[in-house]
Amino acid sequence: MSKRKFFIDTDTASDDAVAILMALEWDDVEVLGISIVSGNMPIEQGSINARYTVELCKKNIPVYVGAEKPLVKKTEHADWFHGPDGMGGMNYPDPKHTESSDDFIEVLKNLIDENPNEITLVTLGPLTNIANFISKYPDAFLMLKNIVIMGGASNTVGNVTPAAEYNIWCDPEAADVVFQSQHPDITMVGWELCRGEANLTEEEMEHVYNFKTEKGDFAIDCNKHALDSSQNWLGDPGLGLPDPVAMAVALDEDVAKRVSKHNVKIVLDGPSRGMTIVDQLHVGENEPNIDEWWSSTERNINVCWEIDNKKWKETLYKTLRS
Ligand SMILES: [Ca+2]
Repeated sequence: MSKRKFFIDTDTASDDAVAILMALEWDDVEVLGISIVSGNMPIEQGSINARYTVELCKKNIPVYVGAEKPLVKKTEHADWFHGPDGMGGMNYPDPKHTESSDDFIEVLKNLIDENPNEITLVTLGPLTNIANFISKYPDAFLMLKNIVIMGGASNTVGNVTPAAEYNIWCDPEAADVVFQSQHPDITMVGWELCRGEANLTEEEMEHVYNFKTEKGDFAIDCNKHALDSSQNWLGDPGLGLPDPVAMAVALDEDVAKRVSKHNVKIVLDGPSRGMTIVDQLHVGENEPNIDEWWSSTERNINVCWEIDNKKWKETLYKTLRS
């Protein structure tokens, strides 16, 4: 059986690392490459964290470095959330797996040419790299099989501003390019889907430690700082893992329970800058909006509204048990 082909774009900190691990350990998936973007971490640290994760999984997947800053906005990182190294301050040793010096944009273009309509792109960070790819190769982008984006918040609170989720807030202009790319199969997995019952509880983290595997220990240890941040700052009950939830949606079609297609716009200015406005009721399509902001109401994004929390956690555990 031929494996499904994935390419991952990431600003690798602790939850990205777990998401990467899940893809690397998933039986019917082959990860073709990993590109690093500025976000949670500066690209140098993101690259170290991604390569450490690849090495932990005993794989030899190429890691490429992309954009070191957003298209317009000034650079912001999230070491305050994930710890100074992005990995919970665990100070893992430097990986031996070296970074590829190839331009990931050219690499991805060639991969798409060789595998038209076969590659799933999963994005776990700000969308700067992907916007740069679209600017150079808009037609090749349309030849991706599908895109799964961890980002945004579907008609709910943001986690950086009252309106905006971190990945979109970091580079709203880039997100706008991607959301308007005309690709017919883009799925948005908002940060709210990792909250509440999707959090890993203390018992569930203990369950993972009880696997007594290197990967299980790693998945929880590197997220310790994120756990404190989640609880103290966001008031969530346990550990929220946005990137692994998005990866679970990409890996197992049964994880997403409710998905529907909507017009989604990125707010580019004002206090809602970085917000994802989802036309949940398709009211933008009504006649009074003609010639107003909502006259362009193409249903451009598959919005994931609800996941099966039991299935998402089982998807995670499956990759950590051995
Ligand atoms: Ca991330």
